[in-house]
Formats: sequence, structure tokens, C-alpha cells
Amino acid sequence: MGVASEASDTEVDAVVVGAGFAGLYAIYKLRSLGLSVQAYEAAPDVGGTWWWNCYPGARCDVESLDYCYVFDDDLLREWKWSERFPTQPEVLSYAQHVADRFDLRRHIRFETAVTSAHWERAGNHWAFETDRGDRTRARYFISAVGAISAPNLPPLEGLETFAGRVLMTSRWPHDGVDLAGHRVAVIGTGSSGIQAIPMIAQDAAHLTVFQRTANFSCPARNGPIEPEREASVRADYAGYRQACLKNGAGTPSLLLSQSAFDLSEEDRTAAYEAKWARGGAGGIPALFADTRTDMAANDTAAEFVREKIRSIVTDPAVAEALCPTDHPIATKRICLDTDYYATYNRANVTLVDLEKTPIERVTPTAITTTDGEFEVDDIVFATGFDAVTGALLRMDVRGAGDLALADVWANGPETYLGLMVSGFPNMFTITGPLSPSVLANVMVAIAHHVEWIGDCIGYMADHGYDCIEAAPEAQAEWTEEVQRIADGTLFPLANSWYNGDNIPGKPRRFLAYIGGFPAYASRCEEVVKAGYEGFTMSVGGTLVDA
Ligand code: N01
Repeated sequence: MGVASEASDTEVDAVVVGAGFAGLYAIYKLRSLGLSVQAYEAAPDVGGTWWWNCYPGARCDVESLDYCYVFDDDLLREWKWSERFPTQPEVLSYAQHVADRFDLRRHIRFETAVTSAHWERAGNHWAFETDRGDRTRARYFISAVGAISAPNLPPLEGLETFAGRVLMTSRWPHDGVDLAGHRVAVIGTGSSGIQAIPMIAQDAAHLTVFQRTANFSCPARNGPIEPEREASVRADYAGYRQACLKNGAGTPSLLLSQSAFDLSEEDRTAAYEAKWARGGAGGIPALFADTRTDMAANDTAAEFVREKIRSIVTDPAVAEALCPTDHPIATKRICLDTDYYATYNRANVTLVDLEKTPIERVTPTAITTTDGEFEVDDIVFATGFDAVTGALLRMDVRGAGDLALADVWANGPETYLGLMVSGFPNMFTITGPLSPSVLANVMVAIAHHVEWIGDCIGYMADHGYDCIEAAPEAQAEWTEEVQRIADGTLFPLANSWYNGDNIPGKPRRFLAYIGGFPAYASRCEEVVKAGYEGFTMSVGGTLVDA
């Protein structure tokens, strides 16, 4: 744990905001370049989203062997995951291990949130302020705030009058919550809700789930890592990592090239059955290359999962309410569960379909829908995040000419490669908007960005530059390209956080690059080979020949 000390007034080479997996690696990388680094983290410890989201059932939906750093061979060798899909405590302990192993904590000021970051042209630096009164100046601003880290608490009428406990999966108390004997409400059935619901149902006297939109979920089939699989990965980490980098989603088991219609109906169903039996979130939707682009192909996967729901849930009306029909499968992040659908067969679980009977208000003792009153002791919000842009925009970020990032992005984020924003010199965004980020294995996406940024800063130092900015034309082209590729898929058909739909008033724009991780990485490499094409490098903002 970090120790909070008095407010400071310092100057460093780089400020890193956030000490999750992106922030930790950024600290390590920048320090290895010889830069002085100050990181700020709002939580009392490292881990980012894995620190905050300690709700019951929280677990990673990427396989553990794929969810790790690869920058250090000894680290790879010494860390041993215990399960195929690691629990939140295990992922958190991995982050803590890395922080200790590489002595990263001494660079991090914990329980300290950056409130503002302003570019000061005169000093060619960023000036930061924190909620503890720290003032720090730094040449480089590295945003490692995370794509899924700014919680969304819907403003339900009357919530402030509720007499019971109000909990959020994304802000779950670290010392746990005793739900025994309680009547609990869960609002939200995304990845967080779907993981928490089966666990809460086991503890609570009664659980009422308030579902606004049914979601597709596949069984995790979690368990110990198969020894042969682990041995083969460990025998050739370098080869395995190459396979990750060549895969569209940054994890080798996903995305095949065949069409759903290359197989007969019988063979296709058998292939889906095999994936369902094997478990994992990527299995069913990633089985065929056209699932995300062709509605008929998508329907084959969607209907397969709907049939599974009908076969698991014994009450036909409840089963139908749980069957998603409003969006193609995998156009919202597919969920990964353990016994989610079967939980609705329990006598102590009730499903409320908000599509038919919306919430009207919260009273001191109940949630009231158009259908009546549901008395509860605790309300758990599993209502997601202001994803991809929210955490950055919750800070007061101002670039050249005192331009506020919030104003620049008023119609949606614009970036160049998801790495930089025009008008915001020396500000890099790890897994930023319009990069593969949430559509790739985030550990692969983080590693790629941190290394690209580190190489870029190293190049600048070698060539005598101290200022880099994205060119407006390059940014406009990239922003347009990201949307155009998304428009060629089924993703825009879903109301999802991928498009910003979950936050009232948020402009609709597809927030991640969906062209696949290898295409993205190649583009970034080409840009470098062409002398950082689309970026302008200078000395203190003045263009020079270096
Ligand atoms: O959030 P979500 P999440 N009234 O936005 C509902 C990652 N993650 O925290 O669909 C009533 O997906 C909302 O309804 P609707 C993963 O990338 C990973 O679950 O908008 N309901 C939805 O059901 C994931 O995608 C892991 O109609 C309201 C739910 O709340 C991302 O984080 C685990 C509402 C929010 O679902 C976010 O997942 C957890 C309202 N006013 C998360 N507002 C793993 O690695 C929202 N909802 C496994």
C-alpha cells in the first residue's frame, strides 16, 4: 500500500495517471528509459479496475495464460495462475506482485486523484493538480486511466431516500458485504451483473434482478488450467505471444476464417456445441468470421444461445425474458458466466423485465416499477461505466490554447491511432479511444501502447525533440476510418457502451478500432517507419530540423 504524505510541488519528466496494468507497465518502461516518473492512483493500492471491482463472482473473462505481462521472462516463469479464468483476488495479487517485484510503488502516490492537467506552452510541460493539493509539472502526460473505470450510477428518482444499503459492483467494499437474510435487488445484467447474480443468490434471502435488456452469456467452464496446455505455452512463450499478436482479438484461440455457412446446419450446430462445452466468452461468437458482419450468420449463433437459455431455464416466460432479441450476438460485449441462467430456477430469485415494466422510483424500502413495489434491503447497481472516454473527461484536461478536452470531444472522441489528441502535445493515451483497447486482449493492447509510447519518447530524446503532437488531418482521417470500419459491421446495431449509448447525452460514436489488432499494430509500425507520419515533433513547440 502507498502511504499518503503531504501535498507536494514537484517537477518530473513524466506523470502517469492510474496504476492499473497500463500504469504499472508505463512506470516500468519510462523508468527504464531513464525518465523520472510520478504516478497518481485514486485507489489505496495498485490494480486499477481489479482493485475496485471486487464484487462477489468477479473474474477475468480472458484466459489467465493470455492475461499477463510478457516484458520479463523471469516474471513469466515465476508466476503461476491457479485457474483458467482467474478470480479478481488472483488478478489483483498478480498486479501487486508486479508492483513489488519491480519496485514500482515508490513512484505512485495512492489515494490521490488527478483533478486537472493543463498544458503550459511557455514551459513546454503539463501542470497537474490533485485532490490532495499536489502540484506537479511534467513534460509527458501518460494517461493510464483505463477504458472501463468511470462508474455509471443512473440517477433513479428517489434513490437518495432509500434507507437500505446502496452498493455498486464497481465500488464494492473491500471488507465484503454480508447479504445473508437480506432481500437484495441487482440492477443491471451486463458482465458484472451476470457474474455477481449467481453468487448473491446463494447468500441473499431473496434476490430480485432488474433487467433492462437481456444479454447473451456463455458458460465459462472454469477450472484448473489443463497441465498440457500450460506446459505447451510455457515451453514457447515467445511463439505463443507471436500468435497473440497475429490474432484479431489479441488472444490466439479466437477468430477463425470460415463462414458460418461453410458448414452444414448439422456441422455448424455441432461446432457451436463443442464451443459451448469448452466454455469461454470468445467461443461461440468467434467461431465464424462472419458472425460480426453478416446478420444471417450472426442469427445462427444467437439462436443457438437462445435455445440454450430455453433449455436451462425451467419457467418458459422467464426464459423468454432472458433471451436477447434486440441486438445481434457479440455486438455488445459477450458475457461469461458460471450458472447464470440456472440461477433463475432458484426459488429465491425473481426476474423483473424493465422493458415491459420500467422502474418508476425508489422509495425508502422498495423499488417501484409500473407493475408494483419490490421491497428490498439492499440495492446493487451493476450498471456499468462511462466507458473509454469517461475517466479522462472526468479530469479537467486542457491542451494548447487552454482548449478543454471535453469541448474538443463534444461530438465524440477524435484521436490519432488512439494514442494522441491533436492540440494536446505530449499527452499519450494508453488504450485510448479509437484504438483496439476493449476489443482486444487488453494486456496485449496495453503492452503494445506502452512500448510504442516508450519507443517514441526514446526517439524524441535521440533526435533532440521534446514536443510531439498529432496532426489534425491525420487525426481526422483516423477518426473517420475507425467509424467507417465499425459501420461495416453489425456493432452499430446494438445500444451499447461500445457506441456510448449507455450514458444519457453521450455522443454516439464507435469508441474502439475494430479492424483487428494485427492491422492496427502494422499501421502503428508503418507510421514509425515513415518517420512518425501524422505526428509533428518539435523543440518546445517550435519546428526545427533535428
Ligand atoms: O456494464 P454493462 P458491466 N436502469 O454496461 C444496465 C467489462 N467487464 O459493468 O443493456 C436499468 O455491460 C444495462 O442495461 P442496458 C466488460 O468489458 C469484464 O456489466 O443498457 N438498467 C446493463 O444491463 C463489460 O462489457 C468482466 O439496457 C440499467 C447493465 O446495467 C464491461 O466491463 C467483468 C440502467 C450494465 O452493463 C462493462 O460491464 C465485468 C438503468 N438506468 C465487466 N443503466 C470480466 O472480465 C444501465 N443499466 C468478466
